[in-house]
Amino acid sequence: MENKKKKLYFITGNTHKFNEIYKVIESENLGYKLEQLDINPIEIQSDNPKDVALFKLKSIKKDLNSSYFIEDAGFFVDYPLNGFPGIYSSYIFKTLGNKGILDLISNFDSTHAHFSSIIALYYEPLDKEFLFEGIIEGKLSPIIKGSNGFGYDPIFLPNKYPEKTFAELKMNEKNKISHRGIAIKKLINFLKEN
Ligand code: ITT
Repeated sequence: MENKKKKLYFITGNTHKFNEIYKVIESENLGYKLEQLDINPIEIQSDNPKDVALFKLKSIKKDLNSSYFIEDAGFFVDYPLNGFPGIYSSYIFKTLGNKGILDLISNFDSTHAHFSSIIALYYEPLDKEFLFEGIIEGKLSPIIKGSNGFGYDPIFLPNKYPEKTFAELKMNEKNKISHRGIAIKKLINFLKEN
């Protein structure tokens, strides 16, 4: 039965993101088998994340004969950093890192942060692109804690579990509430209905 499933490609170089999405898709009874494709789509810099995601998706040649998607995520410290690192999340993580972000903060009680996720899907049966979004709000943790997850997970306290960073949650707990979990559930509902 398994090999009768259609392929659905997730184009990403980030295996953590792939594993999170794989876990959710495999727990659903979908007629798709998710595969990671690590090819480099073209990234543009823009303040409009939907434009960035659609451009990235359209830069991929449609010779896969299957549906495929990309996911663009970002971490935003809304207060007091006015949304930084936002569209620079990947670069800032590699340069400043979590400690560098925390060093910029003096009062942690008043912080406000969020993660956002946009999935851009090319849906082969309709030959069309679709977007699915998710957001999770929370605060910055004054200390780096937890060893699960990746990226900014050890410094993000989701409002739902204000004592625990994302990196202290199990993958399925993070998936239930995360930006990526919300966006992927919208994609799954779309695939069930179309
Ligand atoms: P792609 O190949 O899919 O583009 P990427 O690592 O560049 O992978 P993004 O642009 O989606 O991924 O995300 C930018 C950075 O934001 C990412 O490298 C992480 O440092 C951080 N990030 C994204 N999602 C995160 C999450 O769920 N938890 C913690 N950090 C995250």
